[in-house]
Amino acid sequence: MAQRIVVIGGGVGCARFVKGVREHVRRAGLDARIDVVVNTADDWWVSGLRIAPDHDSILYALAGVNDAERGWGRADESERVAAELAVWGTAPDWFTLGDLDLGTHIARTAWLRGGATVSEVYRRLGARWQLGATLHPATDDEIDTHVLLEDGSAIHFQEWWVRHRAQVPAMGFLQHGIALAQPSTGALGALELADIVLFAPSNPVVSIGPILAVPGMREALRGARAPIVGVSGIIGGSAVRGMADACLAAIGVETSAAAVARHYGARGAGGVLDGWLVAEEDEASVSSIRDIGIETRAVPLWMRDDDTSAQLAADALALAADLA
Ligand code: FO1
Repeated sequence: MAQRIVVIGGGVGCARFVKGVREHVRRAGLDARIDVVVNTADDWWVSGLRIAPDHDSILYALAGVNDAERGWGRADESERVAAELAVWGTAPDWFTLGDLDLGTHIARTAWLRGGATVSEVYRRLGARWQLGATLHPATDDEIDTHVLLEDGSAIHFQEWWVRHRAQVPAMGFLQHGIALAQPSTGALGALELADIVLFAPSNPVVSIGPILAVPGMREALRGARAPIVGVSGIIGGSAVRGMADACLAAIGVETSAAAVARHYGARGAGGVLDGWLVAEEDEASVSSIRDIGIETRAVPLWMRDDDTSAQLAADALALAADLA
């Protein structure tokens, strides 16, 4: 019976981590199935097309067609259509849509307009390649993140993230429509059958946060029989990638592996974590995190290549096995 591994997350950190889990499973010859519950709150409409950055980063990385440099979009890209869109003014000039990438957005939008759910779109897009994992949206409902600014206005997360590089102070984040959103059946099914649940080292606020905010998702996690192990995306007090520090500051959480663990909380104390991996640089915080009921270990967290990503996955699975 295949071991069911479920990864929660979204974006570049999650893409690398899932590739590491897949690589470890291959190298160790494990009989395992990998499901990924993907954040959809980064998604937005541009030129009438539905863009899904966190999903596409994972899809392209697992398919081996991603632009590893940028962390998003396709390799060997061109931008002929983007130049036209800039002239027509239907896409912001600070958000680059490559030609191959646009193929994905056009297919996705065509399917959505034809009545397909986001889950079905994930299935159709993924069917083109041997991903080695099944991707599920956290929800099939639209929950785009908007960022509340000091002047009381709100902008879409992508504008804050890409145009402003998170340099404009955020007063908070809200996912429009979250109150009425429901977890996707694929996500709930994966969590129910999971033998192990892993939180990828994704942004705790704008990638993991929206997943946990979908009504019913926290309950599904807290009720899961599988041990839940998270990997810190913060090393030595700074975000590995992206601007997690700006996001954490906005919600009043210190940028540290320990603060993020406390933010997620121990499952025994109303939170969602049983285990937590911190970087060796943060070894000193291990005991304080254990004290709040989260079994914590310090391991190398930098995912530089297949070897280090596979090793991180192995460390996360080993901690989960010890907790089971
Ligand atoms: N990030 C940028 O910094 N600049 C861009 O022009 C840009 C375009 C883009 C197009 C499609 C896509 O799927 C992602 C894109 N991203 C871009 C990255 C995206 O903003 C982030 O990957 C996520 O939203 C944060 O995880």
